[in-house]
Amino acid sequence: MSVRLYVIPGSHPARAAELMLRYKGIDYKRTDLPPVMSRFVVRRLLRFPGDRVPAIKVDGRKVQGSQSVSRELDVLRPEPPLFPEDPALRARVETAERWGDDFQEIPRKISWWALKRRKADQASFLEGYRLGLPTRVLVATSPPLIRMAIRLNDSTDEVVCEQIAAIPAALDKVDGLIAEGVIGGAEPNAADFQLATTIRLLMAFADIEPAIEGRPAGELARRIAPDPPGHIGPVFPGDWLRPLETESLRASSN
Ligand SMILES: N[C@@H](CCC(=O)N[C@@H](CS)C(=O)NCC(=O)O)C(=O)O
Repeated sequence: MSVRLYVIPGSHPARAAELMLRYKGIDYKRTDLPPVMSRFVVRRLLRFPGDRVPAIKVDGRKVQGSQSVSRELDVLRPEPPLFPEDPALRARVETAERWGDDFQEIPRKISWWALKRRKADQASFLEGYRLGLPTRVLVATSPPLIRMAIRLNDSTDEVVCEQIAAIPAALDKVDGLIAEGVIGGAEPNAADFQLATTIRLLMAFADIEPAIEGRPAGELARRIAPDPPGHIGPVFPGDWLRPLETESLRASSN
């Protein structure tokens, strides 16, 4: 069996797909693509139906999107399973995984806004990826690409501020899913990979990490996705972070 995974650096659902491949013990090769341009490459050159990553080719067959990848991997190699056998439990994992798709939007929207303003931090997201050019060249030539990513992802001031304010409720939801046993068990399921990689990306933000550290969600993210995807130093205006301040106090008093 030949498996090729297409990713862009820092992509949390792409990281989820890669971690699931590793969890299954499936050998794969990875192709790293530059963001934004990846859309053209994935749809027009590689002829996937959509333009996003993660995308995989299994013996030439195309599977796209982290939720399709998790199901495909369970068919390719049933053990260890990514979904519980019990239908009721499976439905809960699937619902959590689906919600994870919306949750993904928070770090996606805020990271482009932040990376524009923290240019030097871009290099940390490129570590371990091969895009055919030295990191310093990629960073030096990034502004047009980042501007385009901001436009494509609607990363305006207003949207970013709203997304940050949505973080506490999303973390409560993840902690709740852990408490209910839907995720966070000894054997990770598809929703664990989906949610943990999103939280891990949020933890890359110096401004946001204190609100996650000490929560069950933070422990889960470190266990499932040990390697941080990169680092973004302080960047958001203080008043945007106010919804997280009570969070940090709460997490540190627990
Ligand atoms: N919900 C989709 C998300 C796909 C998605 O939006 N991927 C982003 C990376 S996180 C992408 O391909 N972006 C390309 C770009 O921004 O140019 C999934 O889980 O697969």
